[in-house]
Amino acid sequence: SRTGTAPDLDYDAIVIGAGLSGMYQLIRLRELGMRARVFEAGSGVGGTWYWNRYPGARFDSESYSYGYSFSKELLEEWDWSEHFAPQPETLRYCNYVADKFDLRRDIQFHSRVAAAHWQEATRSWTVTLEDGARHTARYLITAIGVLSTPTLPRFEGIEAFRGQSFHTARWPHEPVDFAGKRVAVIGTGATGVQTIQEVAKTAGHLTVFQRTPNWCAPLHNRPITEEEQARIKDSYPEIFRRCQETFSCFMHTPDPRGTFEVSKEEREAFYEQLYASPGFGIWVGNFKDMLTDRAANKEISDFVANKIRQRVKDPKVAEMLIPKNHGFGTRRVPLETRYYEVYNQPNVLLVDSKATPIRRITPTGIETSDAHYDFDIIIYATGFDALTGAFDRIDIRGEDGLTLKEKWAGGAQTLVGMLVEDFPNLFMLLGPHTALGNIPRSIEYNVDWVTGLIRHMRAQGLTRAEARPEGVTAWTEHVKKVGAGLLTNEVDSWMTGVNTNVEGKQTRTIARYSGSAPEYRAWCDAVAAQGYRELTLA
Ligand code: NA7
Repeated sequence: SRTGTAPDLDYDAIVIGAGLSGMYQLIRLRELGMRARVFEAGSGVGGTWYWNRYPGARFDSESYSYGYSFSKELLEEWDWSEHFAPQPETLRYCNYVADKFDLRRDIQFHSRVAAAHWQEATRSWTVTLEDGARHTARYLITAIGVLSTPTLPRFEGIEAFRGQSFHTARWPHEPVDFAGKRVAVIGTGATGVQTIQEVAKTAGHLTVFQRTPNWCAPLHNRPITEEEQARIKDSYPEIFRRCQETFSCFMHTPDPRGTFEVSKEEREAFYEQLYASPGFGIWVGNFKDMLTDRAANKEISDFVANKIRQRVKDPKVAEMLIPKNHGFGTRRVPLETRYYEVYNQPNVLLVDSKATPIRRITPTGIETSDAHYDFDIIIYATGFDALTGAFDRIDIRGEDGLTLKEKWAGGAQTLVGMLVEDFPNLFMLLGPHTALGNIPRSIEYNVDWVTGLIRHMRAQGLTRAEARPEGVTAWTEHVKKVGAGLLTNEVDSWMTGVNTNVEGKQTRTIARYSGSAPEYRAWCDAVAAQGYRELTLA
């Protein structure tokens, strides 16, 4: 029909996931008058903020730069209590949004999508839930997150542990009590750091198993005063304008100066200032060559190493905490609050899991190559099968039964991170090779772009959209080009597609888009403005 409504299908669109992407997409689809259904595996909305209930979970983005920007009323109504809000507050925010826009009536909870198959004859997707229920829709929109598939180490004995054990992203809904308990944390990424500094406050004894140290920097969180609250509300238009202009949609953006264009004194003063300032400034607001020039990177790394030496009393422990094989900022910088001071506590032990690897989990604790440690609680802060992991776990089939996993066997290939050749009417929010950064800003852009495409198709009476190979090639080449010369791409991390716990993810790939958000948006805008030039519409 002219409007693109398909009466024979269950829905006009199916959205997978009710996190920040899925909720906003639902709002936009409703505005188009579409019948949309959201399937969500959890029992509530919030995605990342629903699953990651581990102690100490919070924003590293300024709260007021993170919330949705699309509704003036919502901005006016919602008060963030801290500059970097804790997870329970963000989850409350997600629920507030769901209530305010009456989203739950179109969201089906406890519904994990197992499969999605394209049907060329009807130009539709058949979506199968884990319980076998089937639903059809013209469009399939994935809102499944970038870091949503937790991975456990492949240690023998994990199941046999008799105490409590949790992956941070599968934390129970009831609080866990650490008082008097012997607690282990495995992993020292952004999650491990937040967990460690919180658990150390109450645990009887805490042992941290660190395989690779990360370069952490102070968060400098504090409550938002009433006066600040008023100022924030007045300046929302400026805040979001700024986020649109910066490299990765944060409040911070690279300093236009090169590291060695200024004197040593000026450089040190700038580093000191960044180290003393809240948020990601030291990572994404540093000298412009910090992540491309080895000598520049060494300057900031030496500076932060000295900070660690000043903060950790035992020089041997301090050296263990200083990364030796990668420079500052070449992996995601965990932001911390008195993290390094945790290692000055008499009840905290740091174990080097590179030197003495974990051999297995026993019923009573952890066995390493040289010792056995007894525990009541083991916390796995071991990260995610990032970027493509959530896609790999759904049986997604496009034209002629081709699976998405097969399609991406040699690395993800997309058109602007949102479309895949051979997978018509599949639109990915935060798919591989989209601009990431301050995630909600990228989400709002992606959702609006997808909504624009669907609006265009419905206006033209079109029912099928597919990425053209030349568009995919051009985009993938561009992604490779903007990543060239980045020190980040010479280091193993989820950002380079490496996860030692996942089959087939042992070597680095160009896993993510590392150009700027404005450049990304300009490319996507051009595709749309030129009549969706790199898509076949029918
Ligand atoms: P990360 O950053 O992937 O960190 C995972 C941590 O777990 C890291 O320290 C790993 O060591 C460690 N790890 C993983 N598997 C093992 C095994 N098998 N043995 C020992 N140690 C292990 O995940 P996060 O959850 O902290 O953060 C992910 C993102 O979420 C973060 O960037 C934010 O943007 C939000 P490794 O470094 O691999 O040696």
